[in-house]
Amino acid sequence: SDPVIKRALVSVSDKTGIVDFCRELSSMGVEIFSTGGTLRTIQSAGVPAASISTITGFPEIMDGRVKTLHPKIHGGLLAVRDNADHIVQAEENGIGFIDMVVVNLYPFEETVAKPDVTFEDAIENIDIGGPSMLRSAAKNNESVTVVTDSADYALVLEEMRMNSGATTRSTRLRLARKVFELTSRYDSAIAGYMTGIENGGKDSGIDKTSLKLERELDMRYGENPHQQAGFYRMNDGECSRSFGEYFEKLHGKALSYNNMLDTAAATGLIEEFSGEDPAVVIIKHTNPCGVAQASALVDAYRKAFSTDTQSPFGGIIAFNKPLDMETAKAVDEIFTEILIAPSYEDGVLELLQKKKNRRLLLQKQPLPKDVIEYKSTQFGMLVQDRDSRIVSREDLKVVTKRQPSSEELDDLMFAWKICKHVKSNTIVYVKNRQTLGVGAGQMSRVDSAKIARSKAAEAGLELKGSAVASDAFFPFADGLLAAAEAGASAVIQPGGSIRDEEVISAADDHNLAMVFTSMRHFKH
Ligand code: 93A
Repeated sequence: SDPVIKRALVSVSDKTGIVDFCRELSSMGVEIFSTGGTLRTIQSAGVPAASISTITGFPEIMDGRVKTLHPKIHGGLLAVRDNADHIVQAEENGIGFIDMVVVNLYPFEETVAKPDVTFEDAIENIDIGGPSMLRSAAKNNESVTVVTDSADYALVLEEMRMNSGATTRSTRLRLARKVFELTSRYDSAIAGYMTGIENGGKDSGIDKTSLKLERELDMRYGENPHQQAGFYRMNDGECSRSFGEYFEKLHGKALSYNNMLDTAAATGLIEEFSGEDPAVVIIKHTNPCGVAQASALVDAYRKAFSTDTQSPFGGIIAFNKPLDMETAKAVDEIFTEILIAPSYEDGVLELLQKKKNRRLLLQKQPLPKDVIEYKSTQFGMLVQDRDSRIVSREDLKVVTKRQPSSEELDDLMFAWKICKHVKSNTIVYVKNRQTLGVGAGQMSRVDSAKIARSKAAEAGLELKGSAVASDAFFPFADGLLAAAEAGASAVIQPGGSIRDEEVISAADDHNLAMVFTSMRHFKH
């Protein structure tokens, strides 16, 4: 039968509800033993309790680092009640059984969440004795009730009242399971903090997440027809994300797997221009094939389209302004898979709905910026902060003799925003807030540069006086020289190569204006 609870150990950092709980335990005849601060709280409320030292015969030492770590505690918790040897050994060593543990831990996560936390403070808040008692009690859940959540106090009391002072086996098992969930979370928070320290003092915050997924959309297939797929709304403890929160499909058939990726790519890039002049982004296979900004949306579209008049077929177009009739008519000349706009002006939906297979999406609100990104491999999941930062004009460092002109600066910033959203290696040529050539996803930066240049030539676009962006530093002067030869007059790149000097002097030789961002934007 269920063991009647006679002796309880109580040691809590968070004292919420502890006095009332102990008062009730005491009224049911439970003897309470407690540690320093908890004992004071209970006793001063007039609830009878004794110091844990009356069990251990040992004082709390080393600033409380050792208060409950003692064989008289752990023997009392771990002894198997119907094991004759255990009983004999308990008697020989003066160990009395302990039937209940009520513990919550030093607030490690709250401590390291404080902006000015010191390492010493963090270390002192690693609870050792608490988790040890919890684990001992949870292991011996057949006989010991372990309570770590004040939300369970009422239920435990209720059960004891109904069950002549004992809890039920199923409750003890549930409470034990909660212990191991807690201690594993607790330890991974400590490991996460230490990883942050190892990586230069920044707490990644990432180990705190617990990812929950729930099917939101069915898909006919995955990246290819022989792959099955679906879309899941998610909650990782930081925030909830779902398609429906951010988009509404106003027209067209169900979105496909690739559509979702392209929608994410298009929206991510168009949001770089939110609140700015009209901008249009055309995406194909997650890379931009044309991006432009102008004072009218239709002009931005025409400029974006003229970068590459072939690739936009079957592509995805995103707008940062309400889609007007003139732009809609221009867009309607070719088939695109998806249009994404913050709104559609009168009559535009009617026009665009005539093409049955074209999906029309309304973006309801900006995507969350500082979210955690997940990417799975065959052997596990990668987790990182989203690459949500981008340098501002003020952060640019001019490294050449020639300063960029204000037009060049505009184009450099424009190119840099796009460059961040292109698969590496990336080279983007830009002029007058229009892409002239995009080189994406090549294994060599030189090849990406060649492609960007030949795309511009194919489209009949002049690179003379253009701005060029590179997502990572030029390791040698050759890449930069090729850009100069192609006609670029201004360059934006992170810098940071051991050959920066060489690259800068090559830029000076060709009268280029070059700025460093000190921020790389690899994208895989
Ligand atoms: O410093 S400890 O790791 N060493 C211990 O032996 C020990 N025993 C209990 N921390 C220990 N505790 C923790 O003290 C409990 O987990 C609880 O969070 C806290 C309660 O301390 P007080 O009763 O002094 O407020």
